[in-house]
Amino acid sequence: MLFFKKSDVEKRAKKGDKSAILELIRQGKKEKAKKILENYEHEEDLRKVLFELYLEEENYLQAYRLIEKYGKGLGTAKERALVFERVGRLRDAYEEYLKVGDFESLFRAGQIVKGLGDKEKALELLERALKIAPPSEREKVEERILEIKKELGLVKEDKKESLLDKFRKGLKKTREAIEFGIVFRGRKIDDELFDELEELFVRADLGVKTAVNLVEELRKEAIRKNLKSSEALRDITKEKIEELLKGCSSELEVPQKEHPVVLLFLGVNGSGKTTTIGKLAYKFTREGKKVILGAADTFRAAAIEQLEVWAERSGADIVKKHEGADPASVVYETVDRAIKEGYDTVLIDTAGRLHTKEPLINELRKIKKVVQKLLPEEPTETLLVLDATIGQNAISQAKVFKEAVDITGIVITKLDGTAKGGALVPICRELKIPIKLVGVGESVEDLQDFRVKEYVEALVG
Ligand SMILES: Nc1nc2c(ncn2[C@@H]2O[C@H](COP(=O)(O)OP(=O)(O)OP(=O)(O)O)[C@@H](O)[C@H]2O)c(=O)[nH]1
Ligand SMILES: [Mg+2]
Repeated sequence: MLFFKKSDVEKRAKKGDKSAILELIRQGKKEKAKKILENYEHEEDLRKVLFELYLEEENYLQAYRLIEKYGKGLGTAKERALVFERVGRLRDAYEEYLKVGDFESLFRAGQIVKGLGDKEKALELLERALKIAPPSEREKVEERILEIKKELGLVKEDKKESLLDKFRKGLKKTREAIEFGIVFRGRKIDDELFDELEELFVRADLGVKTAVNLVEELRKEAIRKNLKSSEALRDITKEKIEELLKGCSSELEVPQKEHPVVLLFLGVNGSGKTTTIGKLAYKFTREGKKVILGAADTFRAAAIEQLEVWAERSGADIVKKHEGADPASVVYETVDRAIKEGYDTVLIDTAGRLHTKEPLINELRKIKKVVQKLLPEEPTETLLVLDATIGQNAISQAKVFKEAVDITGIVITKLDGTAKGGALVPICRELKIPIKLVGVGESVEDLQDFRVKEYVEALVG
């Protein structure tokens, strides 16, 4: 019975019955379906099915043949672009990609037109692509943009290198303390070297447990790979520390939304909240965002003034009240104004008096509640600011804040002022919250995204 049914489908398909052909495809008999469709490609409906089949099997030449013969009514612009690109019709591919206009298409169009020699156009397209790039793709696009700018003579300095240099400078004290440069240079691999490494890891505040485990792993690897020189050990050390920091970094999330995006900053006194907010406000206003700051740290008049200075410097606006005012009411006013006046980004400074733990927790919860009363989806980011100079002690500090509200990311400040730069490893591993930003100095440009590879390179490389 079933057999008859099947052959019946084939019979109907052979006569050009679309639903029977689709049934054949569903049954997995694509070759058969394709052969039949090729006899009916003059029929628009069936031609479209054939086109999809060609795409599916990545037979771009045949797909291109159909477009050539029957015109551009086939597939989506993105599919046609892909076909054109694959068969080397780059101009056509470029034009189709331009019609689509999503991130991937702009990026491809940029790449193609660069290949065709029009670098200015490529730069324009990649810059447009960058504006709508998903976070995971940004770095790739930035690299291409930089390449083109260099080729066009628009930049001399290598931006990536200079970022790493800055990171290196930031980690200078830690680097000096761990003296990897000396330890890894021309040494024999022996117990003495491993003991020294362990001591240096501890000194950099990597934590005793982590230091011991790390050295144990290095020892094993050295035996397994039969390493002879200490230089080879350097690369493995980098790999191992990178592994330890897996999942420890993530991008700061500031998407464009229908309503203002709220970023809440927490941290004890002096950790660097206000400075970080100032640096970010500067960055966001440079990106063309309309930014407002909320001075919800009403504990000291000086704290409010300091935020005002940053608002002025960055061109952001500010909502403030008198010293001692209710922080939650400042937050309410800030968010309310942000909504009514169409601000893109709201940065909220809070007070972090840790010796009054219960009131602190209650106050932070109240602040969050007030934000959510006006914007239920916010805050997009709740960032805990930690001072790197206190090393691993930051962990116990962080736990108090974690108790109060969910923290989405950590900002480590003053990495430039400490020999304990290794503490980032236990901080992230213990708290299981990604590090999103690092402060490497007091000026506006001294705030960087946290990238594990750069950090490890600056630390050990
Ligand atoms: N070297 C260096 N100093 C920093 C960095 N970030 C902040 N600072 C300095 O650290 C000090 C404290 O920073 P604030 O931003 O005032 O800290 P806060 O958390 O707002 O402190 P309170 O308002 O007192 O709660 C200031 O002197 C800043 O200039 C950094 O990345 N590197
Ligand atoms: Mg402050």
